[in-house]
Amino acid sequence: MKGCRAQEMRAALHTAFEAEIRDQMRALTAIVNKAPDARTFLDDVVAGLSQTPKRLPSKYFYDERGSRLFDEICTLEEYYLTRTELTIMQQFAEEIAEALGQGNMLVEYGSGSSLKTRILLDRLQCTVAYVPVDISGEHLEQTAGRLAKAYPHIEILPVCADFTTEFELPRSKCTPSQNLAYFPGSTIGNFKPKDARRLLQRIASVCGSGGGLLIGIDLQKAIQTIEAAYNDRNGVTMAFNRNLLHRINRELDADFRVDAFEHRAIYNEELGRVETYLISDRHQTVTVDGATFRFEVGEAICTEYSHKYTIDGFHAIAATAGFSLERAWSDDQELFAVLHFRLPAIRLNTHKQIDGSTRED
Ligand code: AVJ
Repeated sequence: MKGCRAQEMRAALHTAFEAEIRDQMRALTAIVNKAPDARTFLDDVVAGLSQTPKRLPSKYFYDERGSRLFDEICTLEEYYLTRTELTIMQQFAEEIAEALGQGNMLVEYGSGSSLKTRILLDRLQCTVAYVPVDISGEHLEQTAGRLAKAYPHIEILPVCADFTTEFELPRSKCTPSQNLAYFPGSTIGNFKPKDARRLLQRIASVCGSGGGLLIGIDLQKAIQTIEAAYNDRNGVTMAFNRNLLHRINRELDADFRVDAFEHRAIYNEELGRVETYLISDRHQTVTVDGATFRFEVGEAICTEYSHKYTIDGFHAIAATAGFSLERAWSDDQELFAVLHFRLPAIRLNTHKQIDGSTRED
């Protein structure tokens, strides 16, 4: 492939001229910064605490400490999700890379530490650019820097943004054959089905015609396994959950007594989701930037939903955004699944075919 050769040459040039690598490293600091500002954070917190029952958006978990605690969760014995997804990615790496095709612009939603991405970047042919999108600026910068060093032949274009809002896709130097959205980690599970549909529609519009989506989803399973994953014995998930209150105290001039809120995560089988709460252990009032909120004894703030799906159930949701399921990979115990979807390729100048259809194949 022509693009391939060009890229090989570019890779060679990169090694030959270290100055260019330095240029690229410098370019990395020019991260597109569209993370929610303090005002949006305050508005969201006040709106959430004004509701009955009270809510806080889970996307605010990921400040620097929150991102670190989440990385720690991923290593916990009880938290089967990360290692299972990693196993699937490793076991089927070649198959997955082949299914995804070459010349992709790889856009990762919620890139975090981009650990699983390396499996793809190591095997995908002629990847034009890698666009990690993450809400945590510090985390993103570190990750992007490391990846730029490890993959000098791939353009790394980090975007600091809340991917539930519109963000502009950076332009790569080379034109990709298609865009490929990578949405691992069961992050989609944080969204209620209606919001998941809306987000998948956004992703579809970013992917465009013929684009692909590789997504990790956590599967429905025994309730004990699920609840253990969100109530670990070392209390890391509790610290992760409570950290949201520390963050609100620090960034929004609030006075939550963090230790007066207990962590609880329960699996709602009917709705197929884990619901995570912070529960007030006393009658108390909290002020956030001058606004007062009352808590009864045992009153809960819902901080997160983590939806669990069946492959068919998730396929039905993705289909509403135009995606069709190409392949599904799972582990022996069917704890987790990695699904590959594709959008139909629409030709620009559509000729009427003999049978009157306007679609390719
Ligand atoms: C990052 C949303 C996939 O829901 O399992 C882990 C976050 N919360 N433990 C999940 C989380 C508590 C995680 N996701």
